[in-house]
Amino acid sequence: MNIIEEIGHAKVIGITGHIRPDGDCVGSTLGLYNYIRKNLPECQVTVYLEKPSDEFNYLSGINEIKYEAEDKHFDLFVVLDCSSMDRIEPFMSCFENADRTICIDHHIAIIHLLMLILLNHSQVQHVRSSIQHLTRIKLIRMLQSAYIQE
Ligand SMILES: [Mn+2]
Repeated sequence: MNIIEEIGHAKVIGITGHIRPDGDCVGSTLGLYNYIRKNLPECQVTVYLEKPSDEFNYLSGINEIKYEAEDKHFDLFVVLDCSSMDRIEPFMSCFENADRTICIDHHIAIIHLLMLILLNHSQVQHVRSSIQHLTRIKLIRMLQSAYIQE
């Protein structure tokens, strides 16, 4: 998967991060937002987050963040700094209204969203339940190997 190509093919893009957004969440979502605004001016891009703390007011684009989900279709919806569905809950409807989704994250639960990449909406529900099963197996294996090493 080429993320730059995916972004380049989309005309309407949404971006979100986790609830109670902190520095890496606000910084990464606005970083991608500003990148798209600069390089793809014809693209309609929006950041959706809960209201960030005033300490981030110096960041470019901070005043354009939307605090509530919009009922519209997205060609692409990007989740940054988050890989748990319950932590993007305020904007879950946006995620579900997207043809394609991308998740870029550094948390251990990344498999939950990472495996939804390149799936269309009709596939998401099916895969979501499969992922939970796969994740459980993977975690059990990790725990087993940690136990054996000790
Ligand atoms: Mn964070």
